[in-house]
Amino acid sequence: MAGRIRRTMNNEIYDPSVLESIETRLSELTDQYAKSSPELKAAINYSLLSGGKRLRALLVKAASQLIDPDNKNWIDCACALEMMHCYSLIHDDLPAMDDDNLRRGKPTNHIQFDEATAILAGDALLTMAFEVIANTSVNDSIKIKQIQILAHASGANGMVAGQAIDLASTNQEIDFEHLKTMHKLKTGALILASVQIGALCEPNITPSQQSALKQYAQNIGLGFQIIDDVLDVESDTQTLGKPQGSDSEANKSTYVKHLGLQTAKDTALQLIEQACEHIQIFEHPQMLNNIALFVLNRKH
Ligand code: GRG
Repeated sequence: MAGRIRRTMNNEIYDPSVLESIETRLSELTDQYAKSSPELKAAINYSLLSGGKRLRALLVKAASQLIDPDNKNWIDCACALEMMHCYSLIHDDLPAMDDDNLRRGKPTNHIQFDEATAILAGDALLTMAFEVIANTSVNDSIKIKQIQILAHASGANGMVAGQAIDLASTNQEIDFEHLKTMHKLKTGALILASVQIGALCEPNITPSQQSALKQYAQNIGLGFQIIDDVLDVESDTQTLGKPQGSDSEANKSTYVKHLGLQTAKDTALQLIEQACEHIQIFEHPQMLNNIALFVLNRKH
């Protein structure tokens, strides 16, 4: 497996034309679904069109093309996932939550506009995500499943629950299992939903293939968070010369604190290798392979 990882490591997942099509469609969708208030639309577009890795959108595309690489009906679902993700970031940055001033290298939404506008921009993106899926041209029974998956992943049994657990454990050390549950809900749930919703854009996907995809998504979701913690420590050490764990969130539990830096890296590698194993049953696993490797090797 390590050989396979090495062979595919340098493949590019960021096909510029794919990213461009996502950006263009996002912009078209806000033209269509946020036309009543130019001020609100400006706040929505400020965050939605401000870059980001588009990981969730790319997962939707890759999962939709595991059987037929020419499948084209993924784009609106991909945009819906980015809308949901963007809402969570805008609200996460608010003073009542993480109180952050910068996101993707720019002032956060409530700094650029104001708090009320940022709340509304997040609310609008959250509901827009469902409206976009409800209006795609796939058949109604598939759309209902996609909407159920997104609602479950983003709501009180998913991302919002993860955020609630995170807030409740502020300034507390939490045990390893609790930490994993929190991240599984806070970030893992939407990553899993991206893959499941993408797979449903492919009419011939079987239940056993869906189950392999679930394993893949759970592995990369956890790997993503472990790498996030590793990057936090490494950027602190490199830019500030601070020793591991001396950042301003010193009481926060992280995978690096629980496992140590090297074991955290090894665990992430193992998770990504296993993720890639799970999807080898497909005819066209390459893009999902590359996304898994990107998660492992990302630098931001
Ligand atoms: C407010 C309901 C509510 C939920 C917020 C997802 C979330 C829950 C908060 C995000 C805060 C955070 C820093 C989570 C850790 C995972 C992470 C790094 C998310 C950012 O996702 P990326 O790296 O972002 O995919 P880009 O900018 O690339 O889209």
